[in-house]
Order: sequence, then C-alpha cells, then structure tokens
Amino acid sequence: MVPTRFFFLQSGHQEIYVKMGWRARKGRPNVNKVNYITIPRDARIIVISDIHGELDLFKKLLDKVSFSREDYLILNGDLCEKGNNSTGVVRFVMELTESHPHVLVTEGNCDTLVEDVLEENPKLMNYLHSRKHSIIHEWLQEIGFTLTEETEVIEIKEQLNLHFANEMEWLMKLPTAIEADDYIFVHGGLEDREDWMETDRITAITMRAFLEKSHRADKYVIVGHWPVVNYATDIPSNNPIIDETKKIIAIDGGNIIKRTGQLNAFIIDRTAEGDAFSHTYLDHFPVFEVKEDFQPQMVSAGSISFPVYELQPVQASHHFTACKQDGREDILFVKNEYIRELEPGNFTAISDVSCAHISVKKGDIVSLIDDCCTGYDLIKKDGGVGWIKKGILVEYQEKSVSERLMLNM
Ligand SMILES: [Mn+2]
Repeated sequence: MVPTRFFFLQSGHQEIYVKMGWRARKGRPNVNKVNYITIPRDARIIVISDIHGELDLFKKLLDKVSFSREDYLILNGDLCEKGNNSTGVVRFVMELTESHPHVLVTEGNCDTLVEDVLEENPKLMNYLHSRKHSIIHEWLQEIGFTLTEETEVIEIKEQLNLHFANEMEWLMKLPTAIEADDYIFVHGGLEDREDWMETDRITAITMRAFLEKSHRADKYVIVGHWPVVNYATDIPSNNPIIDETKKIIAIDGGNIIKRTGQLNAFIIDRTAEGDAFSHTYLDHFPVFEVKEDFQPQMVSAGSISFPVYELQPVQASHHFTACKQDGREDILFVKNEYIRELEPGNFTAISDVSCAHISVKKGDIVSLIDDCCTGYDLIKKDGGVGWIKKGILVEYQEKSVSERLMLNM
C-alpha cells in the first residue's frame, strides 16, 4: 500500500480526501475539515495529544517510543499554550510534518488563537493579559514587541503577519479531525449524530468529558483535551482509558494542566491478527526506588478533582480527615495538608489530590509527587497516584545491564 503523504498545502493530492462536512464557523470557511488517510495494516500508530508547549518532554517521549519514519504519528490537538515553549513545539512539528511522511496533526482549542488574532477579536487582549504562557507572548517577545494595557489586537495582527505568517497559516489549516479506516482522531469529541461529520467544529475541539457521552461513528474515536484523571474512581490515574463499548479512547494525561499529569503516547501496533493497544508516558517528577514492601492498612480510594473542591469534614485524624462531598456517597480520606478552612465551617481542598492508598513492593520504581506531608508520601506508580508510608524511598540509581542481569538470575 502506498503510504499517504499528508500535508495541507498539497491537499489537491489525490491520495488525500478532504471532506467539507463540518458546519462552517462564520467567516472561517477553510479550516472546517476532515482528512481521510489510509494507514497500512502493519504500521505502528503513535498518538500524542495536549503537548501544550512542552517541547523537551515531547522530544524525550518520541525517543522513548523510538519514533521512526515508518511510524504514523498523530498529534491530536493542543500543541500550544500553558507550557513555556509553544513556538518551539509548533516549529518542531512543522519541520516533522515536512521531513517525515506520516506525521499528522489535528487542531485543538488552544491552537486556534491565531484565528482570534486574524479576526481582531478584542477579547484576545483579556486572554493575553491574564495568561502568562501563550504562543502569542512568545512570538511578540521574539520580535521585541512589548505588550501594554494600551496595545490593541490590530497591532498584534500586523506584527505577527509580518514575522510569523507561515506559522499562522499552518495552524489555520490544521484539520479538525483525521479519519482512518478504523479510527477517527479528534481533539475533544463527536456529537451523537447519525452522521458524525455534522458535529459542530467548535464542539469537536472543546467538548468536555467525551467518555461520559456517546457517538455513532462505527470506529474508535481517539480524543485528548479532557484529562483522564477526571474520570478516575478508584486509584486516580493519568493513563489512557479504552472504552470498548463506547468505542472511545481518551488519552490526555493532563500534562501541565494537572499537578500529577504526564504526557502519554498511545500506541497502536497493527498486525495481521488485529490492532494491539499499549501506552507509555513521561512526566517531570523525580524517580525513586522502593526499598521495602508497603501494604496500606486503611482502605481508601478516590480523589478530589476539578471542579469540586468543597469538603465537609466528618472525622479528623492525625494524617487524614474523613470527608464528604456534595453529590457523592463515598467517604474520602483527604490528607490534612490539602484541606483549608476558608472561613469557619467552610472547608475546601487546596488542589486536586488523590485519596488512594496504594501498595508498593521492594524494587518498584516510582515517581515522587509530594514528600512534604506528615507520615505519607504521594507517589505515582505505573500512572496511578496514591499515598504510601513515608521513609521507604531511595534515590533511583539506573542499573547497568550487567547489574540487571544479576538481579534477574
Ligand atoms: Mn484542549
């Protein structure tokens, strides 16, 4: 099978099918696109979403999965914003799409800022004044343009058109969805319609919690955008979730957005026997080795998660406080350091936090998220986040091959 070369400037190429099925947003006729591709039956597909300006982590993740020219790499929206190198990510990905035949990108809601620039949307100024990290800030800084309270959006448009027209054009032309034989890649989700291509474009890139909804496309829909840890019930985890019944795969590891977040690579290995799913991830936390087994004495699961932070403490103890939350039945044991009394009788959690106690074994490799609390450390093990007894972690020394062989003997 001839591999499909995908590049928007070549969209007249006969191997590329452009379907104009998306309801056009007023004045934006050229970006409402679905691109159809054929992926060979023996290919490896790597899907990464929500890089959010984290260039170094993204490059390390590509190394970790040994990304090569043979792979199909789908970047499923939100290259930009929140992290500190959005321009770097966009430039790097633009180069990748030119130098590698099968690198494909969909638009995320954070990648559409250039539309607001080009349309001179005055609301953009509020956004820029309230956001520390934005691709617009980075671009303006690069050309020595200082943003003030008086700056108007039209000045920004003129400056960026002068210096970054290529990048803006590239971002404007990203498709909303990519459809392959067995998969649809879209940043947020699809509406539950007979013809999924009637999904409103803005809904497709901004839909929250798609896993709690449904669709009628006859193939897997792979999305980012909504951190999967928001769906957690038992042990909070940032690993991709596959729902075989709903045919939805959600892969946003909450990189940058969630304190315990990670950048996931969802991997589809296509073989004659069928497609096999796996994943790997990277985050910024320091890595430790467990030096003794730990089995939690108390049963505690669940988590505090955006946007519900209000708590009703039921019973306090030395390390954790049993709490209730409106709208849920279970009792959450919240680490005391994560509870604040805003005013008498009014309690809140200070951030998202796991309430799960997890078991570890001697020799496990874990990452350390918080060691500033009494009695317990908050760790991540295989993507799952929870508390273990304090004092059983030692700094991880990468073992040589011969040491590892000795250990396995
Ligand atoms: Mn998003």
